[in-house]
Amino acid sequence: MSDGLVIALSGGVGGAKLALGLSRVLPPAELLVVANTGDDFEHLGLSICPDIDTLTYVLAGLDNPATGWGRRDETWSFMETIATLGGEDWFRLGDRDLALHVERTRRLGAGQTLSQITTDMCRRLGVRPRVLPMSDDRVRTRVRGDAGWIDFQDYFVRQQCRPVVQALAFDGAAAARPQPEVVAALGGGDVRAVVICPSNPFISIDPILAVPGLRAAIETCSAPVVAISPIVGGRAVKGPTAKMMQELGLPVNSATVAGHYGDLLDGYVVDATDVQDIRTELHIAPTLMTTLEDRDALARTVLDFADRLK
Ligand code: FO1
Repeated sequence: MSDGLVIALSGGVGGAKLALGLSRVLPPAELLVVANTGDDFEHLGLSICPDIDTLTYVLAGLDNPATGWGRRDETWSFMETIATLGGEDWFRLGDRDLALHVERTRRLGAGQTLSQITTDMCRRLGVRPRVLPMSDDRVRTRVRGDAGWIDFQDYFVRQQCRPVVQALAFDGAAAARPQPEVVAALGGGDVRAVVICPSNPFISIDPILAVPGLRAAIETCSAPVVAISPIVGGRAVKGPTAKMMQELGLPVNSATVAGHYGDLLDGYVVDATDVQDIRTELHIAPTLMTTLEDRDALARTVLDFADRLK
C-alpha cells in the first residue's frame, strides 16, 4: 500500500541533499522532485540546466562531493583546452558532464521537451524517482546588481556573487506553462506532503512559485506543505543566501524565510540554533546535512512531521 506521493521542490546543492534523503527513505514511485530551471542558461552553444543536473547526479550517486555540482571522477581536458584557445573558461564544464549538455542540446534542437530529456537521462543514469523541471518553457533568473541587470550564472559563478543584489527577476516566468505532470500530481488525491527543500528561497524556490499556476496548485493541494529552513545559526549553510538577505534588507534568520513563504506553509522545520517566533507550526530538528545519515534522518523527520500535520 502506498503512503502517497511526496512532491519536493528543489534548487541547487542544499535541495539535492534532502532529495537524496527522501529518495533513500521512500519507494521511488512515492517521490517526485520538481527542479528550478531559473538557473539554466546557454553557454558555449550548449543548454545547461545546473539544478536538474545536480539533482540527477546526486540521485544517481554520480555527484562530485567536493563541489556539490558536476560529476565525480571528472577530468578537465575540455576546459584546459578551451582556455588555451582563448575560449570562455569561467564556467567549468568537466569532460563527463559536457556529454550531458551536448546530448541535451541536440535533443532540444530535435524538438524534445526538457521534461522528456530529463526523464530519459535519469532513467539511463539509474535515477528511479521522478525528476521534472518546473516548466518546459524558458525561465531565466536575472539579478540587478550595482551595474544593472545581469544573468544569474554571470552573478553566481563568473562574479562569485560579489554584486550587491538589489532585485531579482524571473524572465519568461509569467508566460511559462507549469510542467503538466507536476500540476496533475499536485491536484491528485494521493499526495502525502509537499516539501520545500532547504534551498535559497529567493533564487531556487521563488522561480518555481513564479510559474503561473504552480503556487496556486500547491495552495490548493490537500497535503501539508512543509519547508525546511536553509538558515542554521543565523547563517546560510551554503551559497549566497545570507549575503543576499542582508543586501535585500532582510534579517538573516529562519523567521524571515518563513515570512517569505507566508500562508503557503503548513509546517516549518528549523534547527535548534535558529528558533524564532514563527506563525507556522514548528518542528525543531537538526537540519545540517553533513553525512548521508543526516540526509536520511532529516527526510524521515520531515515526513513524520508532515504526517502529524495531516
Ligand atoms: N558552480 C560554480 O560555482 N562554478 C562552476 O564553474 C560551475 C559549473 C557548473 C557546471 C555544470 C553544472 O550543472 C553546474 C555548475 N555549477 C558551477 C553550479 C551551478 O552554477 C550553481 O550551483 C547553481 O546554478 C546554483 O544552484
